[in-house]
Amino acid sequence: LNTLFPFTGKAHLIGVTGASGTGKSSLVNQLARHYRQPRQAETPPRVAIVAVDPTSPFTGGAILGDRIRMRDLAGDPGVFIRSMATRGSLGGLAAATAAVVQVLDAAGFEVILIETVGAGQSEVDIARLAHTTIVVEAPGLGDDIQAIKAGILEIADVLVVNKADLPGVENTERALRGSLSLGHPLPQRMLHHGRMETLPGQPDAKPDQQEWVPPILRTVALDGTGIPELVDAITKHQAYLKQSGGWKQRERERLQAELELLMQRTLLDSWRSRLTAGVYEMVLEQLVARQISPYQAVERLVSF
Ligand SMILES: Nc1nc2c(ncn2[C@@H]2O[C@H](COP(=O)(O)OP(=O)(O)OP(=O)(O)O)[C@@H](O)[C@H]2O)c(=O)[nH]1
Ligand SMILES: [Mg+2]
Repeated sequence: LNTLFPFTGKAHLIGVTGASGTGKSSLVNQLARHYRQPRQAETPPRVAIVAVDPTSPFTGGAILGDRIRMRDLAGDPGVFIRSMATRGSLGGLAAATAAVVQVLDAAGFEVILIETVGAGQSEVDIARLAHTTIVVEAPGLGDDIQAIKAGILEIADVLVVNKADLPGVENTERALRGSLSLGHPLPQRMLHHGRMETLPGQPDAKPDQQEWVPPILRTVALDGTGIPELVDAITKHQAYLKQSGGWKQRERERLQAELELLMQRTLLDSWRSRLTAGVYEMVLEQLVARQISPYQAVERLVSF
């Protein structure tokens, strides 16, 4: 990874997240196929797919299913598919996924699709890897609003209502639009003032520089309906990020987050290795007996 690192930073990392069964793998399959279509003049980008499954650490059942759903990509040397499972440790999954993505980036895959089940913090962490995050919903998954987790909506750059061939699409779309207007109050602000506000202290903020408002798109991953429009939205988001400076900012935030995580781990490990045997247990006992508070416990432990 150290040797590869200088060669990373070129790929467009696209996260695809959403509740289980919304059709993420089918969508990723369709996206990859679309990217790989031969176009005039330009060679199609090489596409890597990283399917992360934090929910089934042992069976790998979903991964087998993905293999089947992505079968029509097999044989295309410009597509690489890698599945990852937790194998027990949730915390390490984000780091392991980041490492795999780095390898693929360095290997020259221009488009890297990262599929995760949107359920918890670990998945949000993985989604943070991406430049562009697609949140996938589908009609009929219980109560609409409840299916849309606030944390997940916050990270969405593009919203997709997949399975648009099923009844209830309008409801899902309406629920999404409702939640979205809570998170992006900018249009209202524009109405009130009649023009876009330029935030003070941002000299280079141009009045015409609009905030990105996630589009809501309908797709049918089964037959590819809406896929060209989705790819178009992804491309527009990439252009927006590059032009607004958001691309560099995301890179920076991502690398900083990785650095922080590594620092925490490294410091903790080296501290543990220097700790005299039995000290930790002793302090823990004092804490449990309420002789000292957690803060005092920490004070004692770091002073050893
Ligand atoms: N009717 C309909 N079914 C779809 C559509 N897209 C996917 N499906 C079906 O929905 C099921 C789940 O699709 P997947 O692509 O595996 O969904 P997923 O979100 O990757 O699922 P997990 O990885 O298990 O979370 C499969 O049986 C698909 O055939 C669609 O647009 N319309
Ligand atoms: Mg899947």
